[in-house]
Amino acid sequence: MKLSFDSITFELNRPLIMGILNVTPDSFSDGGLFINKNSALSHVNQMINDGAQIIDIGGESTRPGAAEVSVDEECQRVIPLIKAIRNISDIPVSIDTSKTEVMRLAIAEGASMINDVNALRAEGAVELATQLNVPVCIMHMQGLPRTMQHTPSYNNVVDEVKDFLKQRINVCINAGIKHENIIIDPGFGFGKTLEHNLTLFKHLDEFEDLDCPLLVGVSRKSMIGQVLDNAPGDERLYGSIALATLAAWINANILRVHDVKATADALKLCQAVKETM
Ligand code: 7PJ
Repeated sequence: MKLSFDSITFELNRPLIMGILNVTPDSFSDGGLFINKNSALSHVNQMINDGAQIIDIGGESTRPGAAEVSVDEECQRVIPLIKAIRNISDIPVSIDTSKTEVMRLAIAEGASMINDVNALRAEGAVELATQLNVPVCIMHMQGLPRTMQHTPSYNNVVDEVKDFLKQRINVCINAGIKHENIIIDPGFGFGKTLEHNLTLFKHLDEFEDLDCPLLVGVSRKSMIGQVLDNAPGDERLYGSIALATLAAWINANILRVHDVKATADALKLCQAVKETM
């Protein structure tokens, strides 16, 4: 499998690291560390030096219960940063948004991938992605961010998430999106209990027959906090690395992470073992 951006093609013979750049005021305990453009840029530089191959920028919080953000507000957060990253590096930038208009503007300003937790279900999103001809990550979510953690419920979480992704792949293909541009993501933490998340993780290999690169985003998520006796966000690093390593072992293709250096080291060890006869 391959993944092609305008500036670079990756052979997916080992997992790529997607470094997270959150520019929402409510996403960090320090109240929006990377809202400041300079600190955001130096963080991006650090992630590139640490081994990130993609930078994922999000200006719309999708945490359970988060407030909604307008298109203007979201663009004010992400567009200047996308331009600034374009000035310092060719690294592919992914725009983490569910809003069609934000996708359009971000790609126009130099982003080269769409990461949509809503799987391109907004009006015009599939058509836009077809036109733009860039990689798109479609993610499974049960419900809506504001209420998704109230009562997640499945008969068979693996089958239902797979069926949803199959349907969305079909919608994308029928609209003219190239198969090679579609990335899938089971959506850890999006309308799922701890048990749902663990079951999905254990069965990650079953997503292989959808024949799309698999993105896994578990970094610092509450499923880790729950297993670690309610560890807060800043005490979830080791747990995040454990899951990143397991996901890589099970053949995930892209890991969306906050802690790039720690993940890169873990992946090197994982790869060394994999490549040993
Ligand atoms: C994900 C995401 C994820 C993809 C967020 C957080 C919540 N995009 N955006 N997959 N999570 N594709 O990072 O805790 O799991 S925001």
